[in-house]
Amino acid sequence: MRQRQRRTFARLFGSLVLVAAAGLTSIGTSAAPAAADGPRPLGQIVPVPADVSPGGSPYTIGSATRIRVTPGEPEVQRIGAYLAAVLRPSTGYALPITGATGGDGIRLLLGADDEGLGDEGYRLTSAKGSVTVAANTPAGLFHGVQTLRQLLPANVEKKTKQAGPWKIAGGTITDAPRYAYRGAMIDVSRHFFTVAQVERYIDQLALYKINELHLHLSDDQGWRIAIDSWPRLATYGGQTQVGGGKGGFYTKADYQAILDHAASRYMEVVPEIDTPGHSNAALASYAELNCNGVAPPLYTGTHVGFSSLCVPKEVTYAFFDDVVREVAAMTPGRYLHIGGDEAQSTSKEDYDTFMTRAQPVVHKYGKTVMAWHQIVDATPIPGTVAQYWGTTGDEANVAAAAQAGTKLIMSPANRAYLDMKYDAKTTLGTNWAGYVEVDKSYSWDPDTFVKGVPARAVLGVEAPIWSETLSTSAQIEYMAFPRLQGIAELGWSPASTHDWTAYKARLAQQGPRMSALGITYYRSPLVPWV
Ligand code: IFG
Repeated sequence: MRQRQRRTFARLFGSLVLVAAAGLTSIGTSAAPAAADGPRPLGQIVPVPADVSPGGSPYTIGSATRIRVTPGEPEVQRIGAYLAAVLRPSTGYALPITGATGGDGIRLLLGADDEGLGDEGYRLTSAKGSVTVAANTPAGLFHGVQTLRQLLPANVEKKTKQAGPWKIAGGTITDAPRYAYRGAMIDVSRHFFTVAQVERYIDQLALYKINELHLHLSDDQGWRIAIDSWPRLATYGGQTQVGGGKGGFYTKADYQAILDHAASRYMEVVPEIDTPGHSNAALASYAELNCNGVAPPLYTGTHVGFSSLCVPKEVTYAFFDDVVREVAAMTPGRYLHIGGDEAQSTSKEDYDTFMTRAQPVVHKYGKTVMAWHQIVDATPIPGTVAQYWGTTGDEANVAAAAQAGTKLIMSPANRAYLDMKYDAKTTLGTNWAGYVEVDKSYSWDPDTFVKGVPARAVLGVEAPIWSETLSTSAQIEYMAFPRLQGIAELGWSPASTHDWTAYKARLAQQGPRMSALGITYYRSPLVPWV
């Protein structure tokens, strides 16, 4: 009882102070006192929604609020529990989840039966008595829940009870993504990141409706996924990392844990086994894989382009077949990425030969090939997706392949590479593609970045983060945020909404949210942080 009295007094006193302050302000200026607890404007979120119609009274979450989920739908129940886990600690409300239908409360409804929303879209309607998220699929509901979170004050993300009120501005948001593929890549080879660290990154990506997680699982410095038929790949090839520290690898159970967590955030995992270059970890693990039969030492530096699988040797294809078979068998997603970048120690003929033999193996095990865009210099088989990581947009070979049907994922290194330094003062990261401040990372169009690429060829965007210089979650976050939000918006929001001036104001609102979530982000001087 005393606790409650204290809280009441504090709130009363607090509001007295507010009124007084407002009073002073109004004496000094004509500005009306700011509505201290007014809800955030409906569309002021990231990614900005496709269609926002403000109007009517806000919905206020209160002690009697229930979370109502479509009856008999376990996935909707799980999304309700996910939302409750966000709201309960900060609001202090019980927020029971009920399958009972009803017109009030927070309603998550499957079966919007509106094809305009597609597979990932949602409609959020907020009014005095309820806030409703409706979608055709659970993924759509999940994305609508991310929007709902952002419509509440940033303190809703805290794990301890915060003062309300918890209002969601009145009106309707009808939203669906521009691109189906909205990805982020994490390089777990140069530096190894644990399952928990990858899950943390997944949770952060989910806030911004990212739906693809590309895991760069092998490179010169480390092989990070257990392969039963070639056990030394992980046990020997995964033992170290850049700088010579202890590396690590995912057992199949670890990989399954990452897959499960990603799936619970409606994210598809794209595993990458980089070939034929970037393969020192494999070559060091098995002497027979080397053309000269001699295994090179493990590599802990940061040079690239010095390694190559031995294309003429048949054992190379037995190795590749076994690895692809095991990785494909574990991976529910559609794609298997086979790298193909910086094969500077593989002759053009050998590169062609390897890619011609490798792609059908991926298909044989039921996956679609993804590869860095150099694959267009070999012969991409129908369905192969090329990931563009150039900087000029002048690659005629990429344009020609796109015109011939190859689909693209856009990751221009001087826009989407999150390991690029922000400016000369950034200690982490690299700058081979130049400095990339937050505005540069946002100001481009995936449809037109590469000249001559037809818009229909672009599946979406992906923001890779390479870990040569990054070894902790805080370092990943400092480089990833706030540029990740811009790539996420490019992937989700209509092209017509892209405008740096409007965006930076919305991005600024993400500052307190990232702080509340414990995300170590770069406070770019270009953003008017609140
Ligand atoms: N290029 C290499 C990466 C990494 C990167 C760092 C690709 C496809 C530079 N290949 O990007 O392995 O070293 O920015």
